Amino acid sequence: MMDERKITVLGIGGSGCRIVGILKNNPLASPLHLVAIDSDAAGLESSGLDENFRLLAGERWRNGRGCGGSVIDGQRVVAHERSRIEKLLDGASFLLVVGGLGRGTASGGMSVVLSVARKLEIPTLFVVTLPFTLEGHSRRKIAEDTVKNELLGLADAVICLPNDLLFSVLEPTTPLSNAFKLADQELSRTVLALTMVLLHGNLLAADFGSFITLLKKKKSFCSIGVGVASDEMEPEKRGEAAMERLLQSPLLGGADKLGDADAVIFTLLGGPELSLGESRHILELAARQVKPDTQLIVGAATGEEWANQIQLSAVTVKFDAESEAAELLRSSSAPHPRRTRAGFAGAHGVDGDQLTLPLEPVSKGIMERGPQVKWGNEELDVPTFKRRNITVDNGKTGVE
Ligand SMILES: Nc1nc2c(ncn2[C@@H]2O[C@H](COP(=O)(O)OP(=O)(O)OP(=O)(O)O)[C@@H](O)[C@H]2O)c(=O)[nH]1
Ligand SMILES: [Mg+2]
Repeated sequence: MMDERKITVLGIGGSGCRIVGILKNNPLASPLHLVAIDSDAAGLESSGLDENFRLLAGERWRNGRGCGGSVIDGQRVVAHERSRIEKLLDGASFLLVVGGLGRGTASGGMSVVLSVARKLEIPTLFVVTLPFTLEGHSRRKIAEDTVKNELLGLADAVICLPNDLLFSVLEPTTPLSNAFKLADQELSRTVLALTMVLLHGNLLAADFGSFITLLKKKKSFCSIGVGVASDEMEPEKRGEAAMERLLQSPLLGGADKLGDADAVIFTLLGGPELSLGESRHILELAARQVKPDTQLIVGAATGEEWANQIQLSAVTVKFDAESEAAELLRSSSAPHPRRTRAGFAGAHGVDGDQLTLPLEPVSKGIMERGPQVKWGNEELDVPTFKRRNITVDNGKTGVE
């Protein structure tokens, strides 16, 4: 079922390395080319990969001890390894980057990986988790900034999975480490399904073009569900069984997530015995879970490796309402080739009063006690706009 294309899956940071480690132990993932990057030697070890396929970033600065949650250090250490990253990605025809956002190495390093991939012209998909709310505001901010400023619109596609979804199905008493293990399991299965079907959908090819258009620019929140069933129990019922398990997946966030999604990507993997008829039946079953106007992308692949079992996966996509509204506003406002004051005010429906920035009287700071610097009658330690009584246009309507 494989063709000559090389699909590289790169795990970055502690969480990314663990997910790659799970894939490494899964014989079904053997067609994938797995690589890992971390600034933490122990994290890298959990990928289980050989020296040639892993990269300890910034060893000289961090001594293999990770970035301790510093996103700036993460970016610095990974940026230092550009040429080694190029070698890791060499020959890839498709790249999937997986990792947890919110701390240092993955959050800082993903933009570097992306820029190397772009230089090598490799189509790239990011599958990232957003931190639990209980991890605190600063981690969430790091994660959101990374998605918004470094990945969206630049990567071919970004799938963001909020870890909080785990709470909807797990008992509150579940230890965090167990929750992470479950998330890793689901993530690794979804990564497998996406790579297999997007590139080798021999039964029903997923439309990669629509997939990219869907996930490229708009901020969205995704969730994933995976259901595995074998035909040992009741061969003709395995579709229903897989669907049922999918609905209970820990990172799906409940059946409502399917019913409420703007778009869903369904993928089905199965053994050679999976017929076109059965796969249609299963995918129809899946499609019934979504609204009629939900955009659906479906794909199915078969391979010897999956003999007598099927795996149905769903990636649900919900566009961020705020960013959609902002986009609409942008596209509906009239273009103004030169932003003259009149043109600007007209476009925003404001005429008349000029708006002012809420500037406070400025202190001279450390110059306060120093000798006065004068030019004619003007005291140069006082900002020009103050000396000349200039009102500054803040360029916005309404109250700040
Ligand atoms: N799925 C999963 N997510 C994890 C796990 N550990 C941490 N996370 C999440 O991933 C985020 C990033 O954590 P790590 O991957 O450990 O961070 P890192 O990229 O190695 O960064 P540094 O350790 O600061 O160098 C965290 O904020 C958590 O939300 C894990 O075992 N599995
Ligand atoms: Mg780490």
